Amino acid sequence: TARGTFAAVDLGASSGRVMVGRVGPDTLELAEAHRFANRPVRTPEGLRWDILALYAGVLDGLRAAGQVDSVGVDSWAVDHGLLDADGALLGNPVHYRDARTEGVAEKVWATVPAAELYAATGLQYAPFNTLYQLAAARSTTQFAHARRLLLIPDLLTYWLTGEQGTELTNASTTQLIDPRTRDWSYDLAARLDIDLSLFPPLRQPGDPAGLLRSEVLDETGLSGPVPVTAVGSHDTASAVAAVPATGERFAYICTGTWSLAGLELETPVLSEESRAANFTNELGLDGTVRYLRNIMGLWLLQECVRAWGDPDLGELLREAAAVPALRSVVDAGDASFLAPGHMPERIAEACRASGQPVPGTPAEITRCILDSLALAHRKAIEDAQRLAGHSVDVVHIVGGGTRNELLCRLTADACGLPVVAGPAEAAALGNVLVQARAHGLVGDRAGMRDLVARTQPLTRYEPSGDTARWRAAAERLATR
Ligand code: LFR
Repeated sequence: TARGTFAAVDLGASSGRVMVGRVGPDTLELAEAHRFANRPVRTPEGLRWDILALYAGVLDGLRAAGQVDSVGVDSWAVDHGLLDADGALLGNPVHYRDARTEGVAEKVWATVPAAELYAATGLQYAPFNTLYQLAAARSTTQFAHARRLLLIPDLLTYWLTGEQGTELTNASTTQLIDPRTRDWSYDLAARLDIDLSLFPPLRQPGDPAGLLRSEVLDETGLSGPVPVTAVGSHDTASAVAAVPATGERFAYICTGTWSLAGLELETPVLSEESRAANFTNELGLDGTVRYLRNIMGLWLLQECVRAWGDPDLGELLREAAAVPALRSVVDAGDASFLAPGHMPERIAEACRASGQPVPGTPAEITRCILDSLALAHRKAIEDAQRLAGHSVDVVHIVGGGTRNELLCRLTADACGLPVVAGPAEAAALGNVLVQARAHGLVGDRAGMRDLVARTQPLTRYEPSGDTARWRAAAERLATR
């Protein structure tokens, strides 16, 4: 029977990894070849990604992976590198948490009002959408020299293969794509004077993206030809592809640095009500829409843990589980938590300012964060069902947060729905599965999900039945 071996390069905001996936009719095995830190660097210019360290990590990973049938690359969204006329990278890619986009959206809205932007692109407002980053960059010398813009996975793919393209799922996070046509929003770009020829042609998940260059083969010890296959190069697109749902009535939460909570739909929801609720319509595989809300996620905890000098996480979570529930909660969607630094103080301040008990110990602050995240999950899933007219009876949690049992349990309680947690490496699995499908080894989207459900360990959490308490807390938060 046919089998294949695929390397998934999956870059997250705090670490990157190269995973090797083996796929057969009844097998889906994933092994880590190499994991490396992704440490953003603050230079005098601002907060930057260390793209050379990431590329070096990718090469080390491919060497460790050994011979594979194909390679796919996914990463976080919106960010990009600019290339000059010779194809050379101009500067280090700017981090989406950089301050350059402060106050920029208002200027863009003076040309195209926020409501029109939403009607055209369906993208939720986030200060870092590529559109606003471009508006912030346009007066710089660097931008004047830019002839090409490559999103992060497309930039790494270009370095690996020498071929340029713009993968669609990630392109949908630029706020320059029309989710109905799944093509550029030409009219919007013209009104905002954005030159779409900066972007190389669109490619779809599953499309060929070139062969590893001979220098790359030399450096990694692989023997060619090794194709690179476009995947859902937005990590969230890959993660949703690997949600082990068995029917249609499911919600998902992709957890990691962010919590991305919502539904998979066939058509976008572009209503004014949806805009007001800050829901986004990103594009997924096979004509699907990822209708979701971005929630600040475990970033809140990661930043606290960093401030506390990296205490043992397991112990911290055990202590947090013993802290009384729902004493103080913050709005885990609030953009005021976006920037790095001083997170424990910022959370305490948000509690103080809203007249709630101020959490003091690391365990209390951790409990406040997890209760707040569970509430934000509840609200996103409730709002998504109402706005899209699509109800669910199970919540799938995938990604790194599945290792946080307390978060999974609280989310089940808050939503009043069973939670199925796993797989943790959903983005890498989705990346592998799209490559496997392009190589004829798995069937449609349902077949991919079924294979994940049959092969990966999953944990089920039943809600405690204490929903009244969570409803009351949600109402308190809404009316503050
Ligand atoms: C998750 C993610 C989110 C995106 C954020 C910023 O890793 O890709 O989907 O909104 O990072 O790019």
